[in-house]
Amino acid sequence: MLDTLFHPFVLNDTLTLKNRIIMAPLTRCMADDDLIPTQAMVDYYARRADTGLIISEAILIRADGQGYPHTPGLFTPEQINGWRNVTDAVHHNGGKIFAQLWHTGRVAHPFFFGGEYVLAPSAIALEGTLPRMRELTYTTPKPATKAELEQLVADFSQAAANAIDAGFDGVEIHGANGYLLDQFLHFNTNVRDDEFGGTPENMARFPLAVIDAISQRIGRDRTGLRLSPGGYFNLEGDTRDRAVFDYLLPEVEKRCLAYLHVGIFDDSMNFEYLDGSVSHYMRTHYQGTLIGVGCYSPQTGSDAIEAGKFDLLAIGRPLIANPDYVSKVQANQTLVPYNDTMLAQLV
Ligand code: FNR
Ligand code: 8K6
Repeated sequence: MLDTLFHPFVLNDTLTLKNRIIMAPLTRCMADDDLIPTQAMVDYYARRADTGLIISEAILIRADGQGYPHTPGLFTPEQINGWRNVTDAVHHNGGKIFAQLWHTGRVAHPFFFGGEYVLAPSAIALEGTLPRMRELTYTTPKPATKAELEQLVADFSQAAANAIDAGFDGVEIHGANGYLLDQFLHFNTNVRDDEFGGTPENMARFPLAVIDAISQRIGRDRTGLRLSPGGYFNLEGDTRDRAVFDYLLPEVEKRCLAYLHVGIFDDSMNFEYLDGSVSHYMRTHYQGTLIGVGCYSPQTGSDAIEAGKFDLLAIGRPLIANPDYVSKVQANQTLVPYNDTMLAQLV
């Protein structure tokens, strides 16, 4: 029975979702040369407005956060106007959409923004070369100073205000998948000995400052958060990370955000230092609304919601392959299987 997925869900006094299927944030690298959303992106999102909530592909808060080609921004008036076309089209089709805000930290590359260096917690480079741009090697980042971190908090907050200006229903702070905020939360990427490193309280300080600045700016009812307690992408997990998230999750819960979202590609992955899957760990340490994700089918996702493992189901790759995912599932039609070649085009 998939009925559970199609019940409306009250997120808070401000937002009610028409069903429990969330479009996961999916980077598509299809913005124009000025990182402005195109008409093809407007149409792509509008086609998926029957999901309960669309979470946009990750959007840059500023130029030096860029780590992949043609990822969109929300820091120029033209970018804000471009996103307004997207949100208008989604709203016109009866949908809701949050902007996922990111800075990729050490995963950024000066090539994209004509800079000299990238900022991160510590001077530890990601090994290897950029995907699809194999001639570029990741650089050793410059550890951000306290003043640079304060500016980043201000820029995250401004990007959230820009998102509301562009008509988004809210924002999701990208604290997952090894990008800037997540780099502070793992010992593999944070070896600072100042107030931003060394202890769980210190390592959580910058991410919490971003969360507080944004939720105070646009409202906690419009602020969601994605976290990856399990290090699996762009950095490596460490048994000591457990204490950081044991501290952070209750701190986040106190802030009464719209939701918390699991950051993972496959939720069947187990992390020894978390005593199981990330969704299990997050549910145990966080009592608010939780979005699960990671290789779920309508059936396994619906079963997980009924078993209380999470409250809402985010779907990523199947929604790339099936713009009409919701109506197909509802009508019990066969879904087109996803494959990576589908990333070449916005359908
Ligand atoms: C992703 N994912 C991702 N996550 C995120 O927080 N921000 C992003 O911009 C992206 N971009 C992205 C691009 C592509 C092509 C893929 C495949 C994935 C991760 C995504 O949100 C989701 O967690 C995973 O895809 C797992 O869900 P599915 O695809 O198994 O339903
Ligand atoms: C998140 C931004 C990504 C940029 C676009 C490329 C996405 C490629 C999707 C496949 C990546 C798979 C990563 C799997 C994680 C490893 C699990 C052990």
